[in-house]
Amino acid sequence: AAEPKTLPDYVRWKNANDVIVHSANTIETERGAIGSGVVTDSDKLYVRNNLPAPNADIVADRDAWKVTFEGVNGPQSLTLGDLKKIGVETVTTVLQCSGNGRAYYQHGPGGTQWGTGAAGCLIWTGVPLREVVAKLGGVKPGMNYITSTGGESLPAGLDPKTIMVERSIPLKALDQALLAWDMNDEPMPLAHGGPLRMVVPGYFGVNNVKYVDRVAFTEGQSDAKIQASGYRIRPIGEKGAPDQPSMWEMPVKSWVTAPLTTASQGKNLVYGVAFGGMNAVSKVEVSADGGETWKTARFLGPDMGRYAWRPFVVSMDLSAGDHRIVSRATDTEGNTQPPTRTENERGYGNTSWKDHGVTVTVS
Ligand code: MSS
Repeated sequence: AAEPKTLPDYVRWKNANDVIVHSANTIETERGAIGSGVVTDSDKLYVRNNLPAPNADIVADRDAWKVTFEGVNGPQSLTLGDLKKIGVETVTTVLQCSGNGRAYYQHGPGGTQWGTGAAGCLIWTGVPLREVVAKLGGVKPGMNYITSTGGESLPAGLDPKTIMVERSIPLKALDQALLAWDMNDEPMPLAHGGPLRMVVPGYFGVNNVKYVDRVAFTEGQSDAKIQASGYRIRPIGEKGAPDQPSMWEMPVKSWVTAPLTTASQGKNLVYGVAFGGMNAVSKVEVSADGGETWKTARFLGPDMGRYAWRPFVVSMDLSAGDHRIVSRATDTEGNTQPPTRTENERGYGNTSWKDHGVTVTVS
């Protein structure tokens, strides 16, 4: 096996045994490291940065971090210290990269070859964006999007629009969006967006803008490349364009986390995680014969709400030989994980239960 790559400095505190270092800016959680608990430990959570993470200076005086609010009736800059006085809520959500499951596409989409590990379930604490907006006199009439800008300093000599992390989401996400300063009950790590991060429960990872320093209510979507043409479902071979579906709301998904390669004959406990994205997950079925016959799993641990994932377990009787173990989740709206993926150029949004199966050798 290849030597494991060492962890870059800004994530030196992660557990090297639980992660796959694809590059300095893309680190994946090992499939088997998820375990049976609800919350993903910070030291095994995946990292995805489109730009190098900012210097640690930005978390030296967290409460001094400034955010500019635009497109409200009383536009203003507020510090993190000010935001903490406006309101506070805690929400548990699945954070999942749009490209999670890209490794299973067969047309060879470029980008990080994520398996299942560009996802985790985290507890966030911060102020509901709607409370900040109320304080600032409400959203200006005619605004349709919430546009958040990442606070990275951009390399000189390049058109900022081509590299900046600026994402627009529909205004209706104001119902659940949070400006979060804690993750898993600790100050937001720099690698995950500290001092302050936009958290959009139910939405793909890319919309959860880190080091957020500007929140604007806008009529149209950002013209930054990451929004205008990036992170869209486009046919293979086609260029990105604003009329293609943007990676916003997440659909229902699940995968098995154990066993992954081998098992002993007889009764085995099969573990995994399942979530509904925008909706709560209501059911998970597991098959040990590639989807011929299914058995309903039971959920483990506390229900942390609509946007959290639920670990599941089911007892399966396995005979000797190779078994294709797959899981299939259904959300409260009756949406079920499809057997096949939606082919698209960038390999986004894979929820195929076939693709996420594992072949286990039982002896
Ligand atoms: N933010 C910022 N500022 N920057 C960057 O780069 N990225 C994205 C988000 N946010 C970014 C941001 C992505 S893309 C993702 S996934 C996420 O984030 C991740 O997170 P973590 O914490 O894990 O690292 Mo895909 O859809």
